[in-house]
Amino acid sequence: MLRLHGFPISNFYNKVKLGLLEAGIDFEEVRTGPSRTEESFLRMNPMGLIPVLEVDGRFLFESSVMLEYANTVFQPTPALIPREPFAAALVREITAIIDLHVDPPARRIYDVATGSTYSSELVESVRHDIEFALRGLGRVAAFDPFIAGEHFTMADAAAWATLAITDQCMKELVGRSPLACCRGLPEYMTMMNERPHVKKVARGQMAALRAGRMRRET
Ligand SMILES: N[C@@H](CCC(=O)N[C@@H](CS)C(=O)NCC(=O)O)C(=O)O
Repeated sequence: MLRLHGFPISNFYNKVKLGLLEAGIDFEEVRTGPSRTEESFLRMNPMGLIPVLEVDGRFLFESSVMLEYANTVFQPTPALIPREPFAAALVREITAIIDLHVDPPARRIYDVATGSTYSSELVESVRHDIEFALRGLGRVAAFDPFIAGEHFTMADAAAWATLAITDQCMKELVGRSPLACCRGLPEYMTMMNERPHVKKVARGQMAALRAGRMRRET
């Protein structure tokens, strides 16, 4: 049995959770907070971050590594990463756009969801960087109907997990969605939001966000 350590506020935790659910791979969730100082946590993830995937007492870090591992070992159909090399490369490229170009700017404002406030200069700079990354995404994404083609892949898990929270935070801060600057993306997110496993992950995230907001208000 796989054990996914982390917390459902985290987009990277939700990326792995959604990928495993969609691939039909059994796992249990273990509520664990990140720590850069606790030796017991650093033994699981030397970078002090969540998520962590526990496999028979061994620990994997980095969300894409976890889904690559699950895909190799469990060989789900459809695959989280297709066999054909260019199709696999596209899944990894889209995952990289999301994880390396959308998440870093968006991460600066995620805490608006639990009540933080930011300067207008910071919000404007974040908006600019997110929209640039999303226009880049629009140049390669298939939306046919999934982000890399015909089947759900790791790229969809990465995209939904980061874009849902990014969209929510930017709407709260600037009153409009950044998704519109990537043609096909708003419709894709609507389609994804109807999927039962996406609904399940979203419910877990909403509950964790509500709890976070309540903690800050008390
Ligand atoms: N590249 C990592 C990123 C993981 C990450 O950034 N995790 C965040 C939560 S979404 C975290 O643990 N942050 C705690 C911290 O920065 O101290 C992955 O893909 O797993």
